[in-house]
Amino acid sequence: MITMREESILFAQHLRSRTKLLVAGGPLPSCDSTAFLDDFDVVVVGEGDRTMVDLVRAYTTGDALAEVAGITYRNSREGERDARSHHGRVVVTSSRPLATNLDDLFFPACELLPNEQYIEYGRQKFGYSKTSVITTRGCPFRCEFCSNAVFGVSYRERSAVNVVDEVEQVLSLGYDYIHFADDVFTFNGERLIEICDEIKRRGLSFAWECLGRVDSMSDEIASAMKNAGCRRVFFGIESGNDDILKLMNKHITVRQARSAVTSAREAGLNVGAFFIVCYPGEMNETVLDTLRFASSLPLDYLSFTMPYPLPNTPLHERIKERINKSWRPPESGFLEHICIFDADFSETKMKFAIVKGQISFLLKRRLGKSAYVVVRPFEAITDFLFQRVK
Ligand code: B12
Ligand code: SF4
Repeated sequence: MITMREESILFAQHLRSRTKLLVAGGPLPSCDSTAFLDDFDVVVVGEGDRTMVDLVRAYTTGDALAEVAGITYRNSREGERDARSHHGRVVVTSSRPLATNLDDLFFPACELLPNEQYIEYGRQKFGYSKTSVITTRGCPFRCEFCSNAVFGVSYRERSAVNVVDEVEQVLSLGYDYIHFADDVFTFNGERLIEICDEIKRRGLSFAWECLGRVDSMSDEIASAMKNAGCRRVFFGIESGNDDILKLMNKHITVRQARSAVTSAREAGLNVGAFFIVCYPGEMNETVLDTLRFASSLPLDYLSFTMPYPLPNTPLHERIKERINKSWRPPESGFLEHICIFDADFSETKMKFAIVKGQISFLLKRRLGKSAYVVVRPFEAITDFLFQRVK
């Protein structure tokens, strides 16, 4: 991920003297593979499952790397077998087609990880041990800010039986909480119910959470999820203003968002939501709509972020001339986040909006029905200040 760029490069530099073949992969290298060739020997573009196997095979047998689809490397003068030249010609091999049948992919070899340490860490920190499983790849939507560098404009599903087989494997390692890392776990309601039924049929007892879209949530889906052990669902709502949702190409409405959050809450699920504030094209009023809407929802968790033009996204294309800084991951809390483009709102104003939204949300949660006595004056004052801040 873009946030992990510096650490990955540092890590590669540490490993350099001990490793023959350093390979990078993932969302960011898939956007700009050549940018990683100073520190890595080969960059895998797109899905890595089969590419990595073919690459290791070619590397160990001495076959031509040029035959491995989906990689970028430098062709050294001694021949491409070395792949560790920092001066050679850049070779970009043919692109790797996306996996068509996800059930054919092998499960991740999680037993090779130091699971006891992860489990111990999770139990101490959160009271449960969590790991992730992904049951679909891609997303049929094209939100303006979202990067689809790895899975492209595709949506592919694993069968319910195959998903629950992997769940059982993960549970056998000692984990008790699963984060389904799909872009939109709830997209296909029929399949979601099949997965829930399969979990119950096998008598599996574990907690889980997922990401969902508000237009694919209903009372029926929410209660099926709850009955199959779901604890928490997160929605990317992004804005409390329908015009801004259109600008983001989000294909949802504020009304759908409220209805989805209500269904999930009524089924007994914890609900989280993500919002973006000060999106390019927003005005003071639309940002305030988002803050008001977010704090009016019965949420258990919410996050506000400033907009990030990720490489290769339509948002990046729209505002690329205004990008004036490179991404720097915050060392601690959000106050260290930086706005990387010349925005209509100052960074201070964005942070003000985020703090204001979080305080309103926390006050409403803590004080319940009596919150309005405090929240109304707080919002009136901070709305006024927000409009004045440059
Ligand atoms: C789960 C998730 C998170 C979780 C991470 C939890 C966890 N520990 O797993 C949380 C909520 C923390 C998170 C946070 C953020 N995330 Co996030 N997240 C995801 C999500 C939804 C799933 C990741 C996943 O498991 N994918 C499944 C695996 C199979 O896919 P994959 O990682 O891409 O791996 C495949 C290939 O890339 C390749 N590959 C990957 N690594 C490697 C390495 C090698 C050596 C090789 C050969 C191949 C290879 O092979 C894999 C199999 O084909 C993705 C979207 C997505 N669908 O991938 C976004 C995504 C990765 N996140 C993204 C972003 C932007 C963020 C945030 C910066 C958001 C923000 N504004 O704060 C933060 C950063 C947090 C941080 N500390 O760095 C972007 C990254 C874009 C980019 N260019 O960097 C994505 C793609 C979302 C998007 N569509 O825009 N995220
Ligand atoms: S933000 Fe969510 S719904 Fe939109 S394209 Fe990305 S994954 Fe799909």
